[in-house]
Amino acid sequence: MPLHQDIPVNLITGFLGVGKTTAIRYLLGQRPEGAHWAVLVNEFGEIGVDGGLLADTGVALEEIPGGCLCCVSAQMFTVGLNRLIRAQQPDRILIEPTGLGHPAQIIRTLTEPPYAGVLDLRATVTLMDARHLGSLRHREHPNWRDQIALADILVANKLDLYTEADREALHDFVAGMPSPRPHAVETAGGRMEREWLDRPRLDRGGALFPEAREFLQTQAVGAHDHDHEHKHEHSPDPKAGDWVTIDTRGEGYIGRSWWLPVDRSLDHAALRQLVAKFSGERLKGLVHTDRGWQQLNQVDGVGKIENLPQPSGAIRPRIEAILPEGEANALQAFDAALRRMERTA
Ligand SMILES: Nc1nc2c(ncn2[C@@H]2O[C@H](COP(=O)(O)OP(=O)(O)OP(=O)(O)O)[C@@H](O)[C@H]2O)c(=O)[nH]1
Ligand SMILES: [Mg+2]
Repeated sequence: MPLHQDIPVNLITGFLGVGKTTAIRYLLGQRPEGAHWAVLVNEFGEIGVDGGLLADTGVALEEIPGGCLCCVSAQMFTVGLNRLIRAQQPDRILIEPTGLGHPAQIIRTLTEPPYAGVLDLRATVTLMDARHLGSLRHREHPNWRDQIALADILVANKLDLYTEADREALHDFVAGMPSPRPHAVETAGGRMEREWLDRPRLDRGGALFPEAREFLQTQAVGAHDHDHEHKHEHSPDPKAGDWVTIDTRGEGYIGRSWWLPVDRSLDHAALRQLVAKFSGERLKGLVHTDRGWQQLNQVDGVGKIENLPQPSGAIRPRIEAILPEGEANALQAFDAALRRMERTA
């Protein structure tokens, strides 16, 4: 372990698609002059898209795809984190765990040896979408509950999409949270105050909420896999011309990651339609189309396809989809439709 001491670290948590990467981009724009920040992004899918979305910020970046940091990627997490600490000697590290992650275990890893004294874990910022308070699918998901229960700062993002009833539900929810309650704010576009990052973690007296306690009791650090199946493959050659897919499963979801051929593009109009009717939990991608590079995003039933500045260097187009378990047929149909829209670039 290097000699660097007490590097401030923050977890930026929250369920799939709530705006974590958007918030990190915003925070990176608030970096003090000359500050050297590093970001570690972890994704459920085997390829990962968020790193590509942060590449233009010039931040030191480490990507850990393939499941929750504390589970299947535990070893890669330590290797990636150590690499950031040693090679970058950052002034601050922001960590974005997958929206299907277990924050209690990650907090434990970051505050125990060998990281105790090397890292100084500060406020955990949990983003949420107040509209999910009315969704059983979210409220009954243990990871959704764990993330919110461990928030030091609870950020209700996407304020632009809330009704008055959503805001009332949010206020009631926060008022009903057990003490010590997080600092709760409402925002849009992931806009946050940099000062929040330096707030200390709330002292929960060592007590974790029931889900986390149960989880920690049954799992040895880094030695569990949560019924998460996946297959690791090395990143293929960015110049290669084949479709490569890698499947994953866990936390009640199935995921598929696609590397797309570099010498082909997708039909923009067909892709727009396909994204709009995608019915899974989360879809995102960086793809090349007949209208140039595009970023795909779908969450909460709303799909978007937006221009992406020409990526620097050779990047291989990629897509990540996450669907509830049991929707394998929808995934197959999506896969087939995607391949049908391939064009020679
Ligand atoms: N309307 C609206 N959209 C937002 C807001 N913040 C983020 N988004 C959009 O929500 C989508 C998901 O944002 P991300 O920042 O990628 O969310 P994430 O939590 O990092 O997603 P995962 O890493 O896949 O879990 C993107 O299309 C964003 O542009 C907001 O305040 N309002
Ligand atoms: Mg993200």
